[in-house]
Amino acid sequence: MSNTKAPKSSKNVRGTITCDNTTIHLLQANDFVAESIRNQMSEKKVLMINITSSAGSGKTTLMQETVKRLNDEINIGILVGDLETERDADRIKEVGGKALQIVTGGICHLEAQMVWQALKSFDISGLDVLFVENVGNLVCPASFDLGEDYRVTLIATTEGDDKPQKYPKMFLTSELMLVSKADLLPYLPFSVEAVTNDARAINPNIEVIEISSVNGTGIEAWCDWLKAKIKEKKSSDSVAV
Ligand SMILES: Nc1nc2c(ncn2[C@@H]2O[C@H](COP(=O)(O)OP(=O)(O)OP(=O)(O)O)[C@@H](O)[C@H]2O)c(=O)[nH]1
Ligand SMILES: [Mg+2]
Repeated sequence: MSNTKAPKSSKNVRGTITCDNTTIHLLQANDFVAESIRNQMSEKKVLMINITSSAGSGKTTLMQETVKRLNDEINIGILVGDLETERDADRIKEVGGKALQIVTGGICHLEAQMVWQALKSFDISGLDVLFVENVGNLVCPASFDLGEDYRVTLIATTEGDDKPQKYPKMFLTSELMLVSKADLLPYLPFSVEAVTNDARAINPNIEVIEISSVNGTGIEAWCDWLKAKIKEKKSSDSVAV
């Protein structure tokens, strides 16, 4: 098991059935596969980041910006989940990124098994970071551990600053909240302070960075965060189970 991060399967945020004083965890099969992915990443010292948000918050655009800025410096791989089409993977490849699309065929989130199967066709050797862009959905992806080290959630300024407490599980299980489309702040009734307070009321430790893929706000801070986590991962001990 990797010693860099505890799995996100804390009892209070996962599906359970309690029967005759026995609690049954409903996502044990997913978590078993997620742990196997976590071990694989740990052995190869690849940082894995699960990128989540509502549909259209700017995940793929951020992936493109990250590839454009850091592709010469770090080795990036990106798995992209969508219900249909290979458009997002194509967009990432267009800017020189290494990407593979996972088409869920209508399923509204990624499960660990989908990532595990995708990894059979996606060589992670030599990668510094593997991003998994999840299906655009603030609800279902929150419940499924994919074996990631970190979960990063985007909340766009166009979505309203009241979302964290309405969709708490996602913010509870994320280490970083990126307030995206910050270039639109002058035109919208959106308060970064309000959304930060809303998120920290659920998860006091969540980090917050404002970003814009249009005017570049916060992209350097995001890249610095990423590089620091990669460094941490490289220097961590991988502990075989
Ligand atoms: N103004 C502004 N628009 C942005 C920004 N980032 C992305 N967009 C636009 O927002 C729309 C959606 O961006 P995507 O990157 O496709 O969003 P996504 O989260 O990957 O979408 P799904 O994969 O469908 O969930 C596109 O029209 C982008 O050009 C930003 O920082 N500012
Ligand atoms: Mg996308």
